[in-house]
Amino acid sequence: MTLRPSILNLDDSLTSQGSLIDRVQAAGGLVMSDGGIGPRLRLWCRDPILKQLHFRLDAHYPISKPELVFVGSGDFHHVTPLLIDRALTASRSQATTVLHFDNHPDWVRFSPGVHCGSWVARAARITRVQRLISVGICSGDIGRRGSRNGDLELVRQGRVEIYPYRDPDGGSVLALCNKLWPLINYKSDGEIAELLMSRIETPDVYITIDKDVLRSADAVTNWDQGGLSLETLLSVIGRVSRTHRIIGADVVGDWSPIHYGGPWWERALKYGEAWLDQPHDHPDAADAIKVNERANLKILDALCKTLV
Ligand SMILES: [Mn+2]
Repeated sequence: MTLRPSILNLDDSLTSQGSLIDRVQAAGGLVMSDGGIGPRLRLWCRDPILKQLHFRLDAHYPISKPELVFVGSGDFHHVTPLLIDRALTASRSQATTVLHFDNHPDWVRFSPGVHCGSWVARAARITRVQRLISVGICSGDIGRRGSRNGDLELVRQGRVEIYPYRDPDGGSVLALCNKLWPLINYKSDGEIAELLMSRIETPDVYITIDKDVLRSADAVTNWDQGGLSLETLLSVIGRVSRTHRIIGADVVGDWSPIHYGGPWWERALKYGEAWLDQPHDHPDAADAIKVNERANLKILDALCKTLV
């Protein structure tokens, strides 16, 4: 099974990656336009905005083949549930595992609407999603203090499993919901792959990658980053795709300058929140494009092999 690469342009972070655009178009993939709602969608949005995007994609870009969608900044990770929905429809999968690479658990409770830090609750509760496995987290959101803000019911019910990169409280395992979760920074690439393979119980897998899971040499993002190397990420997804049907994938975590849309109070709330939660340093834009395009091309190579 191979995926067709495509681009969902929400913030112009990908349109300046010329080689990526060339590869997408050479593979028959699409550059999907958002109709201008990207800034409104950024960080969080109400459901009607997300539905508008879903209708637009289905109307203008109906899915005919499993897709690898490059989405732009991690501030848009909440589009993943709708991409999973499209992938389930296109593949007619009955049960799939979502393999989620991220520096954050994206499991906060948020209402009304959906947040780039809350989408996991939706994805893990999709009927045909059997389990969501989050890999590579370092952020304090999973620590003793931070995890109180999470929707831990997901973990207790076994819908979400967590394999952190390291324990933010400095332990040698992560203690969460009466379970001990092993850390992956102590493991070889092969051991990480085998651990994840032992937790994937469906033949079908959907992969979502937030490049903030990667160390700073391998990605430049709008968020605090983890410690995983691109090499390890590629080795693990390569291993999984050898034995499982990948029904779809998406990639976020391309740095872009923040620009919000919508009414003034919504923009004010978002600027305030971003100021509190996101790093303040402004990376060099040309450098960000170079580093991120390299990672995107390698992910594309790993998931979009030539058709056999
Ligand atoms: Mn994320």
